[in-house]
Parts: sequence; C-alpha cells; structure tokens
Amino acid sequence: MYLRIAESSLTPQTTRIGVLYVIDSHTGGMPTRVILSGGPDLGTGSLSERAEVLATRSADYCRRLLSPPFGQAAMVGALLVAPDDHSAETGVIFFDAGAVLGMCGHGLIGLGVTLSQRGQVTSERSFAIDTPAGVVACTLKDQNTLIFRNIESFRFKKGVVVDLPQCGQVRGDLAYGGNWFFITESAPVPLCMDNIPTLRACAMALRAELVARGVRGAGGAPIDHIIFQNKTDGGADGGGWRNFVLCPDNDFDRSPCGTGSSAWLACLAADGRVQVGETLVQESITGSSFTLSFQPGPQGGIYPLVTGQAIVTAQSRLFFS
Ligand code: PYC
Repeated sequence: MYLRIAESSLTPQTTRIGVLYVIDSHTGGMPTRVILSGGPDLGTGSLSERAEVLATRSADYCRRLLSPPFGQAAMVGALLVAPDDHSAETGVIFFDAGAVLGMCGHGLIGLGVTLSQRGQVTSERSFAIDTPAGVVACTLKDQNTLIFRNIESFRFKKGVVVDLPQCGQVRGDLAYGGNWFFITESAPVPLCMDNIPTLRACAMALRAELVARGVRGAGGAPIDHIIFQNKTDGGADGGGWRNFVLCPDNDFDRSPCGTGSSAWLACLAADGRVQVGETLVQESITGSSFTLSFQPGPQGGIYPLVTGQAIVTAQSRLFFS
C-alpha cells in the first residue's frame, strides 16, 4: 500500500491539534517519531481505511510534524492507533513527509525500543504490532535490539530494464516488503556518502521514468522507493550487502530500510542466492546495519526476520498549532 499525501489539502494549519506528546528515536541513524497522543481523528474504519484518511485529510499534519521547526530531515512518524487485530500490542500508521507507508522496518524497531523504554513491552514476552500492511511479530533481544518477522514479502517482476540519459541503463526487480520497491544491483556510482547527491538524483530520475512508463506493482501499486544494492565482503554465511534507499519524501534512508531489506531478501531467495537458515548483513549508505534471515511464506514469498537497534533520543511535548 502506498498513499501519497494529498497536495490539495496542504493549506497551512488546517489541522489544529494543540499539544502532542512524542518520543523520538533513531534506528541506525534514521529518525522515528512515535506520536503517543495528539493525532487527528481518523474515524473508525480498518487500519488501511484510517491510513487513507490520514493521507487524504491530514497532509499538513504529516508534513509539518516531520519538518523543521517541529521535525527533521528524513524523519518517519509512527502514529499509534487502535489495532484491527486486538491481540496486537498496538496499531501504528507510519508516514514520512511525502506519503503514508504500508509498513516501516526502521520505524518498527524505533517503536519497539520506545515501548520498551516506557515499560510497555519487555524481552520476556513477544508481542505483535498491527500495521496497514499486516501484523508484524516482534521480540526484544535487549533494551535496544528488536527482531521482527515482517509480513510476507515477494518479488513481483524480475529484470525490468530502464534507460536513463543521465545514469545509463539500469536493470532491476520490482518487489514488495510492506512497501513497493524497484531494486537494482547496477548502482550508477559506488555506494559511499560522497556520492549521495548523484545517487539521489539518479534514483529520483529512475522513479520518475517508472511513473512515466506506467511500471507499477501488483494491483497497480505505485513504486515509491528505489534501492541501489552492492555486494560487500562482510556478513556471516550469506555475505553482505550495502544499499542506498530513496524514500517517498525524496530523502534517503539512513538505516538499511527494513521493508526494503525484506523486498531484497525476497529477490535473493527467489533466485536461490540465499537459503533458509543463512544470515545476511544489510548495510545502509551510512554504514549502519540490520541482520537478515527468512522463513518460507505460505503464498510463495518469504517471511523476513530483521534484527536492528534503536536508541531513544527525546521525549517531548510539542505545541503544534
Ligand atoms: O525501514 O522500512 C523502512 C523504511 C521505509 C521508509 C524509511 N524506512
């Protein structure tokens, strides 16, 4: 699921919320803001319906909460809501400044560590978090480390070729890991911090070309994230990967991207390049990492197991008017 937040409702200050209570964290350098109270009224529909209401009627809330002076670059919001599945610890709707997301892996790790800091969850008991993409099972390994079993992830199309005047020919796969991704091993330049402006420009051009050519995911879903992957020497059994991930808000993921890592793992598994029981290390462009393995999924995809760490950075009352 992908819901670009509605441009038409971007009139400043249409949402008057008042005081918000938030806890901020970062997961491998990527910020998450958990909103404990002070969200807009999303009605009583299913989680997916409430996510759609957030995207269409509260665009200014999403954008302003995550942008200066309230927020910061690349920040993802995690709005706590009632779950559809009442056995879940909570429901959550993730969003960045450009879109409401189906799921968010780094955000989920940030949320789990935030709930741990509040004493709401502990490492003694696994818990579930309900998202618009489905229920995700979580276990805290320690106060800062979470392992989650993502929703079933799969490759949709292999070997899609795109010619870009500024970046050359790119061949990649369309895959789903809670969000939709185009993932390619043909990065236009080496994956290092100095090349971020070039990587970002090529990824944006690539996404625009996919839109122009009508290349979409299952059910016509827009491809809102682009990933460049390179093999590294690191990692345990299955070796390691390093990525650059462009997000819907046009910023890049400082973490290795939990949903993107899931989608990539599904592609590797589909090609037999990784087996059940193997462990991979997925690094981000900033050098932070997640550990990945998987179980087979019931529909032919995989259940990714993603382990990462988060640190709580602030607990605030925002005067949001
Ligand atoms: O970790 O899945 C993720 C994610 C999506 C967008 C930013 N981070």
